[in-house]
Amino acid sequence: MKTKITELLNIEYPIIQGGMAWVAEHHLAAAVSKAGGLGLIGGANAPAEVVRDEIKKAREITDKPIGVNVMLMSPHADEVAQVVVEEKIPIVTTGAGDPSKYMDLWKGADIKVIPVVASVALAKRMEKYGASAVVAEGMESGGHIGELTTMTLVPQVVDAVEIPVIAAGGIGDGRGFAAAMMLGASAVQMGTRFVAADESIVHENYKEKLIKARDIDSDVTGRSHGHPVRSLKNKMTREYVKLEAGGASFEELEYLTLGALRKAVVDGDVVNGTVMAGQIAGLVKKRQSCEEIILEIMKEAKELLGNKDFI
Ligand code: TUI
Repeated sequence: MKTKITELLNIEYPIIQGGMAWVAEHHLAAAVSKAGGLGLIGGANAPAEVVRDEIKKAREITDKPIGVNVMLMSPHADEVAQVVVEEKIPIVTTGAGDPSKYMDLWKGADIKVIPVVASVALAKRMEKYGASAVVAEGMESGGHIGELTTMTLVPQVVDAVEIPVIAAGGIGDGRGFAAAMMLGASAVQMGTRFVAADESIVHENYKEKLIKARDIDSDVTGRSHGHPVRSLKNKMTREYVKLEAGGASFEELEYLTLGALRKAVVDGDVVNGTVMAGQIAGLVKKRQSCEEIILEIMKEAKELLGNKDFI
């Protein structure tokens, strides 16, 4: 299937793996790119040299292009922004903010910049600053989210910009993929489905919790201080929700979530840790390789869409 994004990024399938903090490291990114999608290394809060090391390790696994997601709330964002230039990364996505201040640097280095946006306004601003495409991410997603759903955000962004739009949030199979294309998207970005992939290094407890999750098992914490985060319900989210309802301060709440993603991903503490996942978690039932996931989704999507191109 050819789309504006397969042409722009020179990839076989219009499927991009989300740049998930702690999860999107070199094994996952390399496996997705090797299978014909676009794998991303998630910069998250990691120091720049850690990101550089991850890029090098991914390149030992595959020659296919690999992108980097720069998480803009990171204290190391400025240094990571330089590392992607030094390492000649061809594609950069950004999350959790407005990347305007890095656009000249990246465009000057011939990097294709694809900001993740949660509103039409930011999509338009990014187009003006020279973005090659945008990811329109709905609040069905795991992790840090905006306000709008994918169903409402994607078509409004598609109408507002000329550059290609990648849909994200709540997409986990060929039906979701096909629906996104019908909304005018040129590709999808998926996170949650790839968390359960064989090549994903998340702790077995995390995968188990994700595979057991039902439709209603995620919750959003942090709305009260302007940084909403979706994760699977557990002891931590229940305590957080209770404190938040009682008007707890940012500091009190932060105490609950400091290092909590690492706790879940690396240590497998899915009781006190943050088990980030999207609302589509209830649909993720199988353990498969990244290649199996991508081929299955493309097969389902082609049955629904026919052998159409989206150029
Ligand atoms: O960035 C994400 N998802 C993330 S980042 C992350 S690490 C983290 N952990 C704990 C707390 C906070 C972050 C985990 N998941 N997705 C992309 C995304 N960007 N979603 C929403 C946005 C967004 C929201 C508002 C982007 C820009 C924005 O406004 C910027 C502006 O200035 O207009």
